[in-house]
Amino acid sequence: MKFYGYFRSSSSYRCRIAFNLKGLDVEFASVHLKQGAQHKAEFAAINPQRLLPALVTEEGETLTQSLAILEWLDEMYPEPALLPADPLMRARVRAFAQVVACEVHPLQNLRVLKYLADNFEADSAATTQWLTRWLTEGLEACEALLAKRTQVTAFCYGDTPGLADICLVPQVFSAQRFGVDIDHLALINQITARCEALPAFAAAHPAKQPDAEP
Ligand SMILES: N[C@@H](CCC(=O)N[C@@H](CS)C(=O)NCC(=O)O)C(=O)O
Repeated sequence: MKFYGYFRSSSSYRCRIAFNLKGLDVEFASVHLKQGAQHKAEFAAINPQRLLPALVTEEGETLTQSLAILEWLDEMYPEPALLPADPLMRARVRAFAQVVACEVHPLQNLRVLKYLADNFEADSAATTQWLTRWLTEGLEACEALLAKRTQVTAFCYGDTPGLADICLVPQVFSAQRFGVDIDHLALINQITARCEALPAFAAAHPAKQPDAEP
């Protein structure tokens, strides 16, 4: 399989964690987002949405959207499972993952920040205010969801990491990168620390990627 990603892309980071948890050996192709490589015709032919990540399967099928890739991986390589067996718990895990992937992450995306700067004269202080607003609200919602669990577990929704943890850890990395203070989110910080201590998460960290830059 061939994976198109970028070290700092949090949706790529999600997929890297899943590859590592499932012990998959995946060829990596870096698409330099800061240099605009996602807009080149070569990558647009792979993903017309011009967004990372993209995964080309052994059969030559191209998959996009990290949540779709993660669910496909879980169906093709079921061990270890990223979703619980119980339908109710599966819905809870998917809801948590979607808070991050559908509500929080899109508002911090490079193209959104660039549009704010180019069209609304957002300087770095305004951008920080924007990011702080949306990342804080989203991660506080995640913390509240974790606090509502009927069973307290080591990871978000179980004693092994799954889809919710895979979405959470890159989002916490983004909060740190953008200087958003989330020290008050105790459950998120505890779970993130547990995840980061695992080799599958540690090896997926942006700083460990072949295209990493300071
Ligand atoms: N919902 C998509 C989001 C994809 C996305 O926004 N990717 C970002 C990197 S994390 C990207 O490629 N941004 C390029 C840009 O904004 O120009 C997913 O989960 O895969």
